[in-house]
Amino acid sequence: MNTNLNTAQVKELLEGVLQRHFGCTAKEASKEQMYKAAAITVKNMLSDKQSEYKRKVNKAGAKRVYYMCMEFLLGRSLKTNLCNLGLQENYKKALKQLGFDLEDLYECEPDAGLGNGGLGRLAACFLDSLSSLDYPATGFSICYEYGLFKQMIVDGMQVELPDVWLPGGEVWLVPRTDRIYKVRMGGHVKENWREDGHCEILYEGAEEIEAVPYDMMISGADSSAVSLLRLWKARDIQNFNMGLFNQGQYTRALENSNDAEVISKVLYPSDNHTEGKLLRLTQQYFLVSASIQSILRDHMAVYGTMDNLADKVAIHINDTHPALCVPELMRILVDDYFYPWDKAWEMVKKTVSYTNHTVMPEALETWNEDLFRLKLPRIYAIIREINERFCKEAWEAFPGNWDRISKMSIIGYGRVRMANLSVVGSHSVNGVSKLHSDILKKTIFKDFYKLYPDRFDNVTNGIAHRRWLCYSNPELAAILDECIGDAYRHSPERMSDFAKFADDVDVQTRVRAVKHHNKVAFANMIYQKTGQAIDTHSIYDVQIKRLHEYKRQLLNALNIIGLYLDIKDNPNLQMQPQTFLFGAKAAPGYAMAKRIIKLLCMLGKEIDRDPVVREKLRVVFLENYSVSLAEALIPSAEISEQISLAGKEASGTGCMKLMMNGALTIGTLDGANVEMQAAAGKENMFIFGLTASEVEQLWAEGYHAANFYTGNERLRRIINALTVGFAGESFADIANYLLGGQNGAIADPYMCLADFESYRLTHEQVVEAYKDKQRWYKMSIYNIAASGQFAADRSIEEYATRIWGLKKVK
Ligand code: 26Q
Repeated sequence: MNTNLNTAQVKELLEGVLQRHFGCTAKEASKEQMYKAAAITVKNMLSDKQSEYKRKVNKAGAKRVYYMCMEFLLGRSLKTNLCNLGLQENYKKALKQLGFDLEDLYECEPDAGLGNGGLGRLAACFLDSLSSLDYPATGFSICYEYGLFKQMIVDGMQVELPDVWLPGGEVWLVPRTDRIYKVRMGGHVKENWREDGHCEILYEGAEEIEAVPYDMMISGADSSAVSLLRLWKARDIQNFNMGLFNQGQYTRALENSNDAEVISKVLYPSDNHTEGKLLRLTQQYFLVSASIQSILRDHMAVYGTMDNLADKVAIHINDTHPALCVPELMRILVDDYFYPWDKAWEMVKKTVSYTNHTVMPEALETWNEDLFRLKLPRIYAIIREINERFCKEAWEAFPGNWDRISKMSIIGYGRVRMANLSVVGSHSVNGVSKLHSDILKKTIFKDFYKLYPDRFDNVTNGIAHRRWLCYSNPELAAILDECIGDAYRHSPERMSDFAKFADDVDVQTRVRAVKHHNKVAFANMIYQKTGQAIDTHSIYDVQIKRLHEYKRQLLNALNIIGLYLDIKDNPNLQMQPQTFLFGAKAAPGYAMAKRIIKLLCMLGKEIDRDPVVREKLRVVFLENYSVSLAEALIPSAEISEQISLAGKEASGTGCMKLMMNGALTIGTLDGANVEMQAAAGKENMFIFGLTASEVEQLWAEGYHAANFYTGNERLRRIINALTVGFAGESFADIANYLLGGQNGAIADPYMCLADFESYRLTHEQVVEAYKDKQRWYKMSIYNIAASGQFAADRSIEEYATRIWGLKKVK
């Protein structure tokens, strides 16, 4: 497949698609039509390329990885694909000749927001690297009709609106109606022992749902590989009333068909928190069952046997959400292919691997056993069998140790524990940063680590550095190209060469100029969208991530309130102007998170009204934080806030994107920050606060938040100011949350008060360092140079060699 198109050829392609799809010429086409035409031409190229690559992989008999994830937070595709294919310039020229600006067309594309945050974006970055590194890979997820809600802020309150992405997003999807599978749920299971000795499993009264695949092609940067992302849409066959339909009553027939189709309607909007909702379990099994059927069908088509499954297939479960892969694979191998249990079990374990993304108890998935049995009777029976055999094994290892075995059991206290199922059913379990992987072995998986020490591994997360640096910050990438050559685009570890330029005043000046240029561009964008004017000479201090107590946006707010009170005390205070930028969505049912959004907005509002304060201090809450907004904001950021309570953030990936774009980090020793500090050097990061082990110790001793209130006058004034409130609204509830006293809840559960003073002093150091631009940009260059280690290419090489056993196919 030739993707080396010249401008004339691109023009011809575009005109052809416009004519065939919209019956119009370029002159008559709207921007939206031209965007779609461009997307369709790219999709067609990638489809051809994907077919060619698949033939190569089959011919080589190469092993494939299947990445199972309930979320893929892709964002936009047109720009990435054009850049990856090296076609951006020719498309730009061709479109110009046709009267269009490519940058405008980029803006026509809606984000594919099929994810909540870190976990979903990681899956998207990983597919990008898998393609770029020529590994054969398929991602599986759900084709949600509505992705993560759109956030509107009305009077400081978050309002959720449906995310209608498909008109506009559908151009990237290829429906594969020739590859539909049926998924069964509910009903009763009967065993029928046949004369040939096989046990036949009969399903009575089960509901059958069709899973229809919609495929997306994921390009790599000048590579042969194109990964496939297969998204399943639910289609109801049973409830569709053909009788009514035949009588001409279409609408009534349709109304009843919606039953099972709700499965792929909407993404659950919670992050690091589980809700034991039946629909969520249904979504998980729907994804798993359709995907496993698809994997096994394709495997049989190439090899004609299942015997070599574990040599040719790696199935990765991204967190426990697709953990039903384990019993589903067992079900098909045992029930449909009649493998003996033990043999099937060895195959499943060799095939499946698992990444954990959290240690927080409220995020560990468990399901009510009765609900589980009713919905998935056969899968339940298989899990019972897995568990019985596992407990026997554990008993042999730890004889008489009831307590330990009951903790490790997959079923206990009426719940099915998905993390335990995932550990027992896979050959590899990894955390997402060194600290997190260590914590896993010491806490939630301590007993499993004793039993299976070789199963545990660490793969620190990484980001798609081409998307997050080369494509979204081309000016900075151009400096790197000039200083160290462009090899880092394919070998991100080469970014370390940039450290040689840390003392080069000319390079410092250029990095600074690019940063300023990006700050102006971002300010202009926000002004056009919202009418808010940001002072481009203020420091851009950025905290962008889901809103969660453990991420401590509240700690940031407390410090800002302190600065606000300083200026109120002394209106003539000479200080470096600072703009605190926030982007965050709160889970719709998460009351405290929504209150913190309101606090940030009202604080911003009160400051805005005050002409003296607003010259020095601004708080800007950016509505509807998304992948696209991140791409615009990150290149302009100067300070990156990574301030979670130590031990809580498994890795963090926003920290890596900001570092790579030259922002300096103020952060705790949590998640990937620990490794970032080791890579960039202690002197190039602003670390503060309790360490993970100090947090543990303080809990053990007894944490008394109120002592910090009484012992620190500044903190006392800040918390009192919360009670008085901002822009007419009191935040006494938040003051209470910090100090306790509300129906026995633990005061300040994420220790904002314990870390406050250290955070404040570190902020003072940051502002001091900013005065010396030479020092600042030297630090910035060291950070950029050290960030190559946090590219997803590095993570994927580790997964591919240590966990999946993949070989490149070129
Ligand atoms: C589970 C059950 C029911 C409904 C929703 C969920 C659910 C959904 C999403 C639970 C968790 C998530 C997402 C978790 C997540 O994004 N974790 C983040 O993963 C990143 C990638 O590894 C890490 O960098 C972050 O530290 C981690 O918080």
